[in-house]
Amino acid sequence: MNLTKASSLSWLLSAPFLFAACSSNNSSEKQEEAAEIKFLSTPLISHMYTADPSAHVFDGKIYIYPSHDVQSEVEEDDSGAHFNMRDYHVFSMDKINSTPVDHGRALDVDDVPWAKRQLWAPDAAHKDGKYYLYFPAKDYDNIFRLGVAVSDSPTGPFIPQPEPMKGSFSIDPAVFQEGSDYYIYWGGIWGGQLQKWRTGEYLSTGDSPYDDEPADDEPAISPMVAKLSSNMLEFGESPRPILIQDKDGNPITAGDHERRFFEAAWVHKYNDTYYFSYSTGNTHKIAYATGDSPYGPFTYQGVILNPVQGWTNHHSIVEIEGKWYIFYHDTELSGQTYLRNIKMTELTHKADGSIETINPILE
Ligand code: FUB
Repeated sequence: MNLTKASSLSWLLSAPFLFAACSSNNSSEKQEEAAEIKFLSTPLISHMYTADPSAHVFDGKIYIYPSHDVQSEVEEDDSGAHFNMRDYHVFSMDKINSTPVDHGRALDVDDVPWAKRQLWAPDAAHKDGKYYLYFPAKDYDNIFRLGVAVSDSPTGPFIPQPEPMKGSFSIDPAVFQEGSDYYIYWGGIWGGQLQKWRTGEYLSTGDSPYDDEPADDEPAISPMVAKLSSNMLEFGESPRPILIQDKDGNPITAGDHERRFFEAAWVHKYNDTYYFSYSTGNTHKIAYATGDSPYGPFTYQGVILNPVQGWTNHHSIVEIEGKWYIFYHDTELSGQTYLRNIKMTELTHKADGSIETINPILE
């Protein structure tokens, strides 16, 4: 743990259930704490650990593309190496309250020639009868890249492309479709390495995930966007950084940990407005910003989801039969920050376009 970061986050240490990595609690104490917590929603899946749920409706059916969390031998560290996931399962639901069906292993890291480890948060898209799974993984140089795998079925199995997407880097791809245009958003700082690409080249100045961040009063590191190529396998244009600004048009700064982008980009459109939502990482919120174009700029608006149990917060937002839902995760089943379980709840857009803040833990 980086002590500078730890001391700046001292409030978190008084809430040990939020930051298992820093807690001295043993596992049974964690479970007792979890038992006392009243959660807004129940886990959707309990036979395995799942996280980072990207939900979509394809041909009238709900599909969820989550990470598959596992216990591994890798020691916990600041870069998240212990989030050492090796495969993906796809889940489907006939209706919003039906039990998700597990369609089995859809992609395994051993089948991806360029990928060594850490299959982190994926997303999927559908075009012309084919389904595309977008995923981050570390390559053999320990650099996160984005990969694509293709299937004739929304549930896979997916056949990976032999190489990562050209020019790709960092984590957490998310695809937003508007008509025949598909936009891919991505990026994550610290363990997600986005800050290491701030000059356009990978900066290998040190091993710490906190190296290479801008100074606190400089603009925060931007998430990225690019339109996908017509075959869905590559960027169809040069990737662009996304500006997240405050209501006066000033960029959110790197030191503004309550509002700056950390990871988990997602875009949805509601009433002609584009909503860019994301995790604030070490302040554990899902925040959102709105704009008039899928490229931004996006103006910070507020918090969609308050901190969940567990360090990470990651979500997707989807319209299902005229209602909006947020899919997210916490650690209710395990009490361990890297063994998560996915959940969902309804999300409300208010008459003025703002989103009602959700408390995943009941008072
Ligand atoms: O699941 C691994 C990583 O944790 C994801 O890529 C991040 O968004 C965070 O949820």
